[in-house]
Amino acid sequence: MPDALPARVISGLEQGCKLHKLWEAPDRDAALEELAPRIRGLATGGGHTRIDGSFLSRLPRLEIVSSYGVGYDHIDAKWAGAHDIIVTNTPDVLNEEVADTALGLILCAVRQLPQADRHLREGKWLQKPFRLTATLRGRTLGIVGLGRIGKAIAKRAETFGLKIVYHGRKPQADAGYEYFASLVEMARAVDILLVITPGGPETKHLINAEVLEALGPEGVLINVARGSVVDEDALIAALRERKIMTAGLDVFANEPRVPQELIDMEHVVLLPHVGSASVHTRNAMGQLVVDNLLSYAAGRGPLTPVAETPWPRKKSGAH
Ligand code: NAP
Ligand code: 8YV
Repeated sequence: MPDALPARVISGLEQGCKLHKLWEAPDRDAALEELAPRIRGLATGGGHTRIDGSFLSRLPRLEIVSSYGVGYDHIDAKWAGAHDIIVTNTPDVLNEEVADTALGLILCAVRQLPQADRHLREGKWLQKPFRLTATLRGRTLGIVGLGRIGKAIAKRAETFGLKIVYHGRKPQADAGYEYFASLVEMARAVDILLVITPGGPETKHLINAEVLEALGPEGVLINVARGSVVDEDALIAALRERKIMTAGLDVFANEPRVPQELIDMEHVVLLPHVGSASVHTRNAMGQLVVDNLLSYAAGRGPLTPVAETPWPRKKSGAH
């Protein structure tokens, strides 16, 4: 385990494996080198270690990487697949939690609920009522990435009376919502643009100055995906120049560091990457990290392998 994971993951793995806690080693590099010939599995996620080719190539007997979280952009899964190393993530068990958070962010950003809370706490209600806000009535929500979580968000948003449209790399025959092949055209057509794609190089800066310009001065950007999907400089400029109305952000380009310009903006809502962060859901994610490793170790295969490392294996690689 390169970085500390929740206690239940540690205790779960200690039941079935010999667990090495790399973050406790006084010299990580030396410890990794000494352990490398014996390491067959990695438990990762939530830390700062990038599981790229140069890290993975130091572990010649590695067979499986079990990652905490559904997004695995900190892992080079293509490299792993090419070297017969399985990567697993924690899909589905967090869909409802992240969708709840996304709806919370929409409500907070549009109805300015955190700002209203501050108004009360600062004693300003005694002087005047809180200002009137924008509304969700008659609005259209554009979802960028109608996957597992995107669909759970859409289901909730429908009950709020929002019209739903979506963008992805391809239309989904059974989605039941209008599809936009062009992200810019969708941004122009919606009031709220919500991003819930994977991170990584393929989606880097998908939300750029042109998309924000198209979203327009009444537009709201919600990002619960990864900070890398939004060009943060372009977003800060669009917010500063009121090219969009507001943003609700759970993720940032350089977490946990958040640009001071965003922190100083009264009209945006910022969360410290808490999309899945309830005790219930983090326990379910942690259990799946353990179950993937223990199932594989018992010869029953991984439970939730990612697309780049299908199971059973398709072909033998170089590893
Ligand atoms: P998923 O089921 O794989 O859905 C991802 C969606 O993104 C798919 O609909 C896919 O549609 C679309 N997509 C992929 N690449 C795209 C591209 N280049 N351009 C446009 N659309 C693209 O994944 P999920 O389980 O819903 O999770 C989505 C992501 O949410 C995770 O990878 C993670 O980064 C993020 N997340 C954040 C939190 C948080 O705490 N804030 C929590 C959980 C997850 P097409 O294949 O049709 O393009
Ligand atoms: C977690 C997430 O906060 O699942 C994901 O992709 O972003 C979140 O659920 C994170 O992965 C755990 O560190």
